Amino acid sequence: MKECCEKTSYKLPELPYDFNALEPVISAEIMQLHYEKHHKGYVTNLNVAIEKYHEAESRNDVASMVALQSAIKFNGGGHINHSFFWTLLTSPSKRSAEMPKGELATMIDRDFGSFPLLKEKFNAMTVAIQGSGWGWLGYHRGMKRLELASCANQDPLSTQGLIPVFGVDVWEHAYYLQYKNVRADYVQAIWGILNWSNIEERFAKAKV
Ligand code: MN3
Repeated sequence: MKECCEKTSYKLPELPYDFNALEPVISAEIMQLHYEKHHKGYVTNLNVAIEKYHEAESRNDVASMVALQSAIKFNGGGHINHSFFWTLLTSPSKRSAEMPKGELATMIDRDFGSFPLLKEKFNAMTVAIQGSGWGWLGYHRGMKRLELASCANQDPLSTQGLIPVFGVDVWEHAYYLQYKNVRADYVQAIWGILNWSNIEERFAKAKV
């Protein structure tokens, strides 16, 4: 039987900018709550679930291991998604570009017709997500193409066989304090703070 247990500890990554950096698109109040309460909660609960999982594993208790999987999926997904999300965004005054360039731009044109058409399809899909979830642009390695996908709750995009290029959190905690019920305005505005140099890097790695 395995020795139990190396203490698991996933950590809240450092936010790459100040809470007010994304204003006026996302308020400092939303950022602080989103990062310090929501993301931190996923990290704490992921560590608890993983620890219980290791304990169950050390007892060969497969039933408990299976029962823990939804907590791992939810909190692990929340941790992955938010860690990714923070780096996709940047201060509107520090943006290097307003739209993608290079190979990502070429592939967007090929797979969606144009950047404005991608934006239109992405927004329509993401605004229409029922309840809480995420809208994503992902890369399909097998098909070598970009695809749009929406995920419920905190399911990471890997559950749909895609590698994330960028995504938008449309849980109400991400926008309600500022945009109230008008999710469409939030999704539209967030294009103004996308960090294209980071997204192009993600895309380059996804393709390898
Ligand atoms: Mn969130």
